[in-house]
Amino acid sequence: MAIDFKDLSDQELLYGQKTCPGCAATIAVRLALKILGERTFVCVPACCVAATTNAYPQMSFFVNNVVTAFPATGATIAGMAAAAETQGLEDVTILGVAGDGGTADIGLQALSGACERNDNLIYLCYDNEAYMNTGIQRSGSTPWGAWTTTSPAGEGKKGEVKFRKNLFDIITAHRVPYCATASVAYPRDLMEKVAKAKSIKGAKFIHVQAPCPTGWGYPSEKTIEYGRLAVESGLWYLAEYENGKNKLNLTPKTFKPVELYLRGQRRFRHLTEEDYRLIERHRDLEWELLKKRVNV
Ligand SMILES: Cc1ncc(C[n+]2csc(CCOP(=O)(O)OP(=O)(O)O)c2C)c(N)n1
Ligand code: SF4
Ligand SMILES: [Mg+2]
Repeated sequence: MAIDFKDLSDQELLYGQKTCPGCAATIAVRLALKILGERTFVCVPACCVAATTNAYPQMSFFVNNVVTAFPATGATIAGMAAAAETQGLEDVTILGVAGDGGTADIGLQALSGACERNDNLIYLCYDNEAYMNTGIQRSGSTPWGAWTTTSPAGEGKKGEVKFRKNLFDIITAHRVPYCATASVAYPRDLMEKVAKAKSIKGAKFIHVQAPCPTGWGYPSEKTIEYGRLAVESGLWYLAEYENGKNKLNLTPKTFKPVELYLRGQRRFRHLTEEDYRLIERHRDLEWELLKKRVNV
């Protein structure tokens, strides 16, 4: 859904948070709130966003915000959506904002329930690819080869040994009205997807890759650069699912070598040429599967 940036409000609805410099998680939420506006009710579970926006009395959300338990985002926003409906509030948006751990792992069943019931809400997962708030532990969304404190590297260890779950596939399998992937490095695309989600009734899911300088180990000013490289090297993709159909929003003609994305990050510094090629082979298989499901 095209948006005219001239029409966007100057009002900021998220600022003053205590995130690390270069944190993409709150960039994603700030951009989403630019589109959704003041009549948004947010719910955040335990995660970096909750920890850095609720340092009382310096609260950073300038919309209503509920902090819920780590597994409970899907259930809490389902309740909020039911309350809004009961009160006849038709101009509000219920927004869940959760990390990859709170979405792909412990929060998956509550999210699945909300999707199955088609509750009227938007769930935004910002994916920094590990449990960052508690000191960088692996999640179901941590990529193969990444070092975390629970997927160590060195002495014959390669970091994370499994390929990540595909959340886009998991949620589209619920046949929700709208599901998308996005990246903070493509802000127009991200905001247009939020605008589209706002215009649709039912359960909407947006999965945003959110580079994390602290957990990934790169200089904080390179967040957008890494977000772009992830897409350009084919290790992240921009896609939508709507009315039962998948669509790719950007298909690189040729992928950049994955080492351009991987080499500068501390979490991947133990990887070898052989590992880069393995990651590329897996990427190519994933894209083959993706293109079969998508009109390219
Ligand atoms: C039931 C439960 N288990 C564990 C925790 C501790 N905990 C809080 S946040 C968190 C990790 C969150 O990871 P993610 O959802 O990826 O968000 P991020 O910290 O990366 O922003 C954990 C393990 C908790 N609060 N509740
Ligand atoms: S650890 Fe990462 S996700 Fe968490 S506040 Fe810092 S940069 Fe953001
Ligand atoms: Mg995380």
